[in-house]
Amino acid sequence: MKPSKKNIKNKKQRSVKNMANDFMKEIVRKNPGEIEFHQAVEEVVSSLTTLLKENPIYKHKKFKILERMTEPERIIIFRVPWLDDKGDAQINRGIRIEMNSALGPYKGGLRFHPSVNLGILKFLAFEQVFKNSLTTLPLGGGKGGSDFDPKGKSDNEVMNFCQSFMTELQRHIGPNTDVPAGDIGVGAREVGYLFGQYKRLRNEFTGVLTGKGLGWGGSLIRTEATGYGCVYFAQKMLETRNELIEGKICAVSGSGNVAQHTAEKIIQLNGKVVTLSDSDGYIYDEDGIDEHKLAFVKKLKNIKRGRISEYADKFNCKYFPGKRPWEVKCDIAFPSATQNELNEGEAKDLIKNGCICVAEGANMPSTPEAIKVFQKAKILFAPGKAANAGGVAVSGLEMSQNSERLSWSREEVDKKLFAIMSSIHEQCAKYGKEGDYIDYVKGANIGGFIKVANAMLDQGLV
Ligand code: NDP
Ligand code: 2IT
Repeated sequence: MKPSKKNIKNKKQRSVKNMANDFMKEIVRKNPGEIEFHQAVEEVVSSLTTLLKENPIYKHKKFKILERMTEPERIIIFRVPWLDDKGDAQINRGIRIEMNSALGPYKGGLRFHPSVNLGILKFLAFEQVFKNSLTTLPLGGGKGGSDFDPKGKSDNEVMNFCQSFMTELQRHIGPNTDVPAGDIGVGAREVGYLFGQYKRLRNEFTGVLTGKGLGWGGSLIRTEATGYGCVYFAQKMLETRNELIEGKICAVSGSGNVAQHTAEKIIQLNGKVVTLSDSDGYIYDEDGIDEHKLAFVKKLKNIKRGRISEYADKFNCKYFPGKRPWEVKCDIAFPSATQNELNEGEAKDLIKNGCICVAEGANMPSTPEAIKVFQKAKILFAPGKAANAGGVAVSGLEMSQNSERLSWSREEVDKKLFAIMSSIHEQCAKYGKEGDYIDYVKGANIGGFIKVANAMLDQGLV
């Protein structure tokens, strides 16, 4: 009996699914214990099944695109010795993952946090490759960091650590090779110390880091870019349903760089921010956080380096120790702290409380089960690699300005940021449209993948 068209289609689908299963087994075998990396790869691979079926070149044994994309081009691991204020030696581990340079120099942040390990940095570097591709700028992907904890350290200790970290890292990076930036625990202060040491050792004033100070090569809007970009992306998603940020109640988690500027843009667009958090708990300000209160948060977090609970003491609102903000009533959620900070139960709470949109400011903050809940409920859901790409996009613009030794105006950079976020939204819609629903996860993964895969095919087996 001749097999029917339907049977052939089912068979093809099964064979791609089997391939995806075998591929994931191999990822787990080769990268034992790196659970966040497994999670990030699994999400991408499951988004690609139809694309791979229709474009066999991407899974051809001769090219092994996915196998290469999941194997970093290079990993550098090094000892970081430094002296604390008591004169005792401290030893941390430094890591830089140079993941993929098909589209440009490795680009991605540095994270200083005690939880940092190889699996976390590999997940972040892997995500960065797709994110950077979506920005449309010529950026490869990388990530790095250390298990160093800046919390509770003096400025002097942070400087000692940064100088030692850069003493080794400097031989592996450069403006045309690998360009780090900030991430959790790495802000303006750390980038300053890292840049100073690079310049001293190499005797070169170049755009080797982004997020630099405005007086010495930094770009206007870079500080704000991730948060502003995330809100621009949410605006674009809301537009598809004739909705606006104006008047919406917004729950934001975190209170660092991304959370602060997400809140700032929401306030500018007349939305109402009711929560912020840190790793100790969250504040709930029913009246809304206004510009004046946000200025207090910026000072508290960026200068005083205090805890968010102090906001509740100052403005007499509720503080929930040990809890996350997803239990409050809100229209839009902006998880902007860290990975896996929003689980299935919390996703269900959000839906129950009427949430219509989730835009990820952090990298991979929603667990896979939470994402399923959002997508089943057909609410607007944007993954970090699309929604938080504004930060690295403006880093790319900082690199362009450094190359031409010019600085663009605030308005110019903001306009370009908005255009990039709109273009990412378009790419997600193009590749993620399923009837009248946009699967932004699928759209971002396919959109990000195609450009990198095609560049890898063009550049041969490297
Ligand atoms: P910051 O260090 O400025 O702020 C981090 C915030 O998240 C703090 O409020 C911190 O609280 C909280 N946080 C960190 N770890 C945890 C944890 N394990 N549990 C609960 N809360 C935690 O970092 P950013 O704002 O720069 O980064 C936030 C997220 O955004 C990260 O996922 C990062 O990868 C992502 N991102 C950042 C970009 C950037 O340009 N900075 C660009 C794109 C994405 P506490 O002080 O208590 O640790
Ligand atoms: O996750 C990210 O995109 C960042 N931390 C920013 C990276 C960058 O190079 O600006």
